[in-house]
Amino acid sequence: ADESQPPRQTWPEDFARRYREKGYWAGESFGDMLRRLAEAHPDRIAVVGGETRLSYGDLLAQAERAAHGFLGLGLAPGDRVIVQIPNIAGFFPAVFGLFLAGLIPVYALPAHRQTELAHFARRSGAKALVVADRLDGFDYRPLARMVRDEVPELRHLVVIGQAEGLIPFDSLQGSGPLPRVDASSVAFMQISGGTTGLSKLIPRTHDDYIYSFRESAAICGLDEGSVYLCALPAAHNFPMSSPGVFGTLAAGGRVVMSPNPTPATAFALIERERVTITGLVPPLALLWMQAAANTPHDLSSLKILQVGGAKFTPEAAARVKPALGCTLQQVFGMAEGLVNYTRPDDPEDIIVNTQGRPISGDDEVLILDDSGQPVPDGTPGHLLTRGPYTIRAYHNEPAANARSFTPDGFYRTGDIVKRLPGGYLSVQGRAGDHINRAGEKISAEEIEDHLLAHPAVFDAAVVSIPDAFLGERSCAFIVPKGEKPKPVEIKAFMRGRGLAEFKVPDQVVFVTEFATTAVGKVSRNTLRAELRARYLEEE
Ligand code: J2J
Repeated sequence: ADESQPPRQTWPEDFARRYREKGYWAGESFGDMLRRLAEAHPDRIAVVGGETRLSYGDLLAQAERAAHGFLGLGLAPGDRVIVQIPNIAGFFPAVFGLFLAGLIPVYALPAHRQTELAHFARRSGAKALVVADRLDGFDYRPLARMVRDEVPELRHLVVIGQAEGLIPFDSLQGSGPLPRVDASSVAFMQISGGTTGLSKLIPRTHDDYIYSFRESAAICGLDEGSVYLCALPAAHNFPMSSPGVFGTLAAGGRVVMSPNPTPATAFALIERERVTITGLVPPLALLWMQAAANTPHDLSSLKILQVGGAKFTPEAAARVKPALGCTLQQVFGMAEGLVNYTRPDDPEDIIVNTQGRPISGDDEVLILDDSGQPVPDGTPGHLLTRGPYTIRAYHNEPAANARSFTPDGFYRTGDIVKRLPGGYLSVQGRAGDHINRAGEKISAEEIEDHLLAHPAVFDAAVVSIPDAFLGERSCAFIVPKGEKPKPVEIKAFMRGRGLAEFKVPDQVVFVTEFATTAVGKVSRNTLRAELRARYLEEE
């Protein structure tokens, strides 16, 4: 793999032609889209974050300045730039600045730490990192410096806010023509949920991504009067594009950035900004429903609550309308592409009991049994998909690509679903071994590798355990080497490994041996399944 090469995403020519002919791929880049919106309604407010209110015109002006500034640092179109920015207004001038310069954002979450950022930097060949100075008492500037010490190719560290010796975002400027950006080129990279091993990078083109959020906005009925509350971290694919912040801007609406998703913060913003739509993961939806019962805030502007990222139970789904007075929309999507929605005018039964149907008439969905044969409707099977906004490959991952994609380009989602009448899907579970912790996907393998680095750990297996609130929590089974350490010590060790807090195992259980390891080469999947079953039996 050559990390110096810009990422590519290639659909076969006949598919690309069809997607263009049907008008899905419109040939417009992110930068062109913003120029068009700013020309159409320069004074309308596009983004609200804290005390900052940016009109479409302000946003374009700031993004153009930033684009010149980024190029002025010596970055060239096609270069990757890691972006780790929380839910602040400054997210938009930064990423649109990169788009206008033909630079490629690699979206990290605010929760990511040194080990993860260094991995993204190496894998993407990134030359710069953009952070905001602090969030909730955490200082991102020392983190940025540590990552650069580890990966010196990540030369330029840009800070929104107080730069303290790094490059102030506000100092970026310049003028003159900006490069022409081809809409069929890769616009940015998302981080995969990391079903096996380390997170992979997902290259998305301007054409395919803009299609997905433009169509999502239409499905959700967004227009110029729509106000989207970004409560989940904006870097996640769900709040970014389903229809999320970009879909809202494409519709000429207003994005309100919530610094966190707690009812206390979000409800006040819903009232103040007359928010019409927002998206949450299931645990937050439960929290909101509970809090709505005695809130002083007026939530009556809210028309749609989207819930996705993990399975929302029908029992909880049925309570959304009574509790919040709005329509539920279930969203089953993935950063690799395919997104399914229940439609706002679907019957209650569909909204409560399904995870929706695909965005596009050209989303191809296969549901296969273990031997690769299609199953009849209503029977659970492996979901595979390809279409006008589903990637054909990860960035620089030949081995993972061979596993995750069929030779004819279908993406193996790892999800077990069944198809219901009308093409609606019901998620039944998954084949892979990751933990879906409140919507954050955690690779068992990645966590096991870190645990094995502890001197007192002989062997480790990480499994998902059903959790009433989180949906799933992570449990690390550990065979100790000699004296067994305390669980808190294991957790502290994991924190010291430079990982996002959500990857620290929720629970640590010591066992004397892994029964199956004695038998010889038993797959990790089988071992994890056995440990999980044994644990649940003993509950
Ligand atoms: C069950 N499992 C779900 C759901 C995702 C919109 C919404 C979500 C994501 C997302 C996204 C689920 N019920 N409603 O990118 O644009 C699980 C599946 C899926 C994986 C993808 C979007 N919604 N899932 O969650 O890339 O297992 O994207 O394959 O983070 O989340 O995770 P991710």
